[in-house]
Amino acid sequence: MQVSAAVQKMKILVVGPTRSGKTGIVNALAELGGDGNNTNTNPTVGVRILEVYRSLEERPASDQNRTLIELWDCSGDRKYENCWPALQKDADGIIFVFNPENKTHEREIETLVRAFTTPTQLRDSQCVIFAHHPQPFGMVEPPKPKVAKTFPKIGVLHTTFGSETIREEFQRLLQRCALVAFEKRDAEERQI
Ligand SMILES: Nc1nc2c(ncn2[C@@H]2O[C@H](COP(=O)(O)OP(=O)(O)OP(=O)(O)O)[C@@H](O)[C@H]2O)c(=O)[nH]1
Ligand SMILES: [Mg+2]
Repeated sequence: MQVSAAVQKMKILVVGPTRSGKTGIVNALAELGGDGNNTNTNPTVGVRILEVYRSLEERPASDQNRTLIELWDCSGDRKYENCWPALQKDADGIIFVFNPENKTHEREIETLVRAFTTPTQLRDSQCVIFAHHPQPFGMVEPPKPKVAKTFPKIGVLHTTFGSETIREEFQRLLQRCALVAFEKRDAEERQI
């Protein structure tokens, strides 16, 4: 059976400190003009949910096999911390975003990774961390951020607005998350 035939909907959270680029990244993934020119985003109030469709197969057989992806663009403001359990409920995966050029973000992202992966029990494969640079960093790849050492099994990628890495890694994350969701559903059905 095809994974996308069995997994018809997934919930992906986008989590990180304030002004790290979460809304810009979600706009790019939803093709809402997050192409590197839209510098006027407002701070997100609570959470914003966008729906996109993606095929999860390596070689999509038809358009009918597209999965609905709910992208939960969460505010980075800690005043919404009491809403975190509601955000976390039934999440299939998380994109963590921080700005490696901001000194406080490195510490904040580590706290957020723990705060979101512990209660959800998501596997490392269901997460990805974007070290998101507000300005392009040129041809030379910046050094690996410290968070990569703290969570060695979670993928950490350098991104900027407009970089293909965002789209490619999103697709890879979806495929990994769908596999976990598929296995979980399969195991549940066997128990019935
Ligand atoms: N170049 C460019 N800059 C962007 C784009 N989208 C957002 N920005 C800028 O990136 C910075 C971060 O903005 P957001 O993406 O709104 O940040 P956020 O992480 O969603 O912040 P909160 O919602 O407050 O948690 C701001 O300076 C924005 O003006 C974009 O598509 N291109
Ligand atoms: Mg935002």
